[in-house]
Amino acid sequence: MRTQVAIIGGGPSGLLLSQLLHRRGIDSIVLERKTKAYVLSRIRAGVLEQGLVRLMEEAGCASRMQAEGFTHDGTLISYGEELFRIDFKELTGTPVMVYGQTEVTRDLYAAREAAGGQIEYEVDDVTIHGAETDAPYLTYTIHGEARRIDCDFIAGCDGFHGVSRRSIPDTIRTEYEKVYPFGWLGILSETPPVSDELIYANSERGFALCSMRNDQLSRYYIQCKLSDRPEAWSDEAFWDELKRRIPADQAAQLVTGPSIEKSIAPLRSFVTEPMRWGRLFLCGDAAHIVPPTGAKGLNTAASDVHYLYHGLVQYYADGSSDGIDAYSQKALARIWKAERFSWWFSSLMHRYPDQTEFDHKMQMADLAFLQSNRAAQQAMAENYVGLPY
Ligand code: FAS
Ligand code: PHB
Repeated sequence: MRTQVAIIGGGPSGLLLSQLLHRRGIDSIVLERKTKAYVLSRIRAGVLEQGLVRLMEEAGCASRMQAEGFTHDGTLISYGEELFRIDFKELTGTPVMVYGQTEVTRDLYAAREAAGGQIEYEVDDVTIHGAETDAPYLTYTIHGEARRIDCDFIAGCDGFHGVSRRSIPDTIRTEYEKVYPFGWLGILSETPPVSDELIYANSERGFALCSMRNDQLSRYYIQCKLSDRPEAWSDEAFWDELKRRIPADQAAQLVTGPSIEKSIAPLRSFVTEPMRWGRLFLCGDAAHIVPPTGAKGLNTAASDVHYLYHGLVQYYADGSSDGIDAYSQKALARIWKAERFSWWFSSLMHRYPDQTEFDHKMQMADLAFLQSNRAAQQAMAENYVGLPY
């Protein structure tokens, strides 16, 4: 087989890139290790920046999002019994969109299928060949049958555990990592959200987040030990702990119910440089990871796709490689700002096992300053709604 852009990974990065390229007459093939059902079963991000909303519109995939998504003009932050609001709209003129990553991925799959896009599921042994030449190709197996795809470019959209990043020689790659000493235990429940907007809570017992997918589907998280296992937490234990981490007024109105999904995500900050090696380009979690506190994971994947898509369109339009040559440097400039915000917001909102009394006082002073200072709130809001592409 031959295609212009071979895409490894059928998550949001790979699918969005494939659909955008298709709309500009550039063909691609997506190779996905899992089944479509498995990909759609993963519960992940919930908050989209306007940059991603605009990309979904450009991809012709935004109608359901516009109909079913929720525009949020702000978020709530609590510490102890203190509760205050960051007004994104007033401070930045920009809202965020609350619409689950699962639905983004579902919409992208539907668009690729409607356009006759080629997606190969349950592939194994994907191997990158000749990335540093002008004739790269992929080999892989599907149900035991060996296949090969010759292409012009390879997009490594295969997430943190994928094959793409590891295909760049160690002598070329530099990795930066911070592993956090806690995880997030998340549940999904068919209950009305406790609040119209998200609540990020710093409590003496640890962090909690009250989020949602729609007005009858809530998403909650509590900071947990790395040694915790989802099966060790009954629904009742989860609800009791969540109520103890949010202000009493909100806890009193929390509607509980059976969890329909329960999982633990570890938290890490991670960046690999460069994000390009010859004709291989890394996108999204394949190149970088953030703690989900700032809701930047999916949204930095989107800006990567934006830069790569425009670089490839330029290359095929007039042969200029300026866009693809600038990709890694442009993408990393925005990624590092998102890494910093995600690290800062995580440091502000979580209780660290080794935190001293003084550290705790600094955290409380930081929160009190954010609560009382417009400039601090503006800086937080600008980062949360998404810095410019
Ligand atoms: P993905 O990991 O989503 O997709 C990569 C795809 O490549 C997968 O479908 C995988 O099966 C496939 N693949 C891997 N190796 C392959 C191979 N060798 N061959 C073929 N295919 C291969 N972000 C937030 O903003 N908020 C959150 O709350 C949040 N929660 C998260 C929870 C978890 C457990 C994880 C892991 C991430 C979370 N994220 C969150 C971040 C997440 O949303 C990512 O940023 C987003 O999935 C990035 O999308 P992709 O880059 O497409 O990577
Ligand atoms: C979610 O709804 O899953 C979500 C929202 C905001 C975050 C992280 C996760 O910062």
